[in-house]
Amino acid sequence: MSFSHDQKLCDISAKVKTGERLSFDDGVALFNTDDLNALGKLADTVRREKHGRTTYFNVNRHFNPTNVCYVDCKFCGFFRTPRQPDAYTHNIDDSLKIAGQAVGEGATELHITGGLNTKLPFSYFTDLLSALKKQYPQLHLKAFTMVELDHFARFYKMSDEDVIQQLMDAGLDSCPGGGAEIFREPTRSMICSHKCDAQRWLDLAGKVHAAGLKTNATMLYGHIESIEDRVDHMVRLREQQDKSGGFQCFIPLAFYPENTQLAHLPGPSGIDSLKTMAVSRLMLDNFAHVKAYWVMLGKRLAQVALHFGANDIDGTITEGGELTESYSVESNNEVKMSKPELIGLIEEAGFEAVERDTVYNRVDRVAVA
Ligand code: V47
Repeated sequence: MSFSHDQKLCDISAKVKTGERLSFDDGVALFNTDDLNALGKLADTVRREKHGRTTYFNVNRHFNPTNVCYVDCKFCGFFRTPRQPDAYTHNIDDSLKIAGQAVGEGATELHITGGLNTKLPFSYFTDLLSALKKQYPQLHLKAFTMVELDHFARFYKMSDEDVIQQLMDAGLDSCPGGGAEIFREPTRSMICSHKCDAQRWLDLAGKVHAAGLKTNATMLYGHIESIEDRVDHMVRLREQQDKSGGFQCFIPLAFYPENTQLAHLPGPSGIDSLKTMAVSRLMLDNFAHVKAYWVMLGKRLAQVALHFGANDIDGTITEGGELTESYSVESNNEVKMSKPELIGLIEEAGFEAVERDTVYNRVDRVAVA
């Protein structure tokens, strides 16, 4: 019996089995197949070769120090102008309280990103990291996307290297993968015209890697982008990874339209999300980890995505005070999952749940009697 009724998929499968790198056209063909089962099986085979039955999760907390932002991305429901009544900026004491709660709940990571707020001095960010690091040295500070680093360099008139070094001196441990959106033009300019361009995002990631820190990479899909835009995005990330090697994890982010300027769009279907996960695993042959981010996929689809190439489900998240960047596909917007529930989801899907820290070391907790 042949692997699939789709001859192109059979040819690509042969390439995958011999370890041959897939081309741009292969990526497009993978998206265009109607043999979802065969595509998923192929991605699952690669995932199991790399990670067996292991599915990683972590105990983390998302913290957005400010929601004030001038960038006005069409897909964003989070940003506020300084005059809006619900605009906020946390001071250091409040930030420490939120971090303290996270530590109390067993978090090993604080994931910090926020708006590009021109009212704040650079010292706000370094003071924030220093205070967090001093009070909670065990907490990994995964902070600031390449878009934020680009803003810091331009707005505070600093070199990229100085920005990265000063943040590292203050306590930065790694960077999250946001701000990548869709690299290809004209789509990028249509959805986020004020953000740095693709090459700048990639160059900054290279500089952070050169400074010795790991970063992640995302792709926002299911809005106005084409299949070719998505494959182009993956190819560019793969090329950057060949050069600088510091990406740990790829996270396809399913667009959630509510409360955004693109609210008239439906967002991606479940089938589209599963295909995107599988193609990510197959195209990004030099990325160790692919994450099914349950906040955007929903818990149920995230479980299925573990069979379509994903080997990580992110963490407990627990937003501190406000909703996680104000979007979640989960009903009642509860952006939080307990550790037993996360483990249950992973095990029910047939995988072994392994708690990790941010840089994928296993976390072994000593049981308290
Ligand atoms: O860059 C914004 C996306 C990103 C919406 O590194 C939206 O481990 C869906 O990058 N619908 C920020 N997505 C979040 C992010 C992230 C999340 C989880 C883990 C990691 C990691 C990184 O969120 C933005 C943008 O691409 N986003 N608005 C929306 N309406």
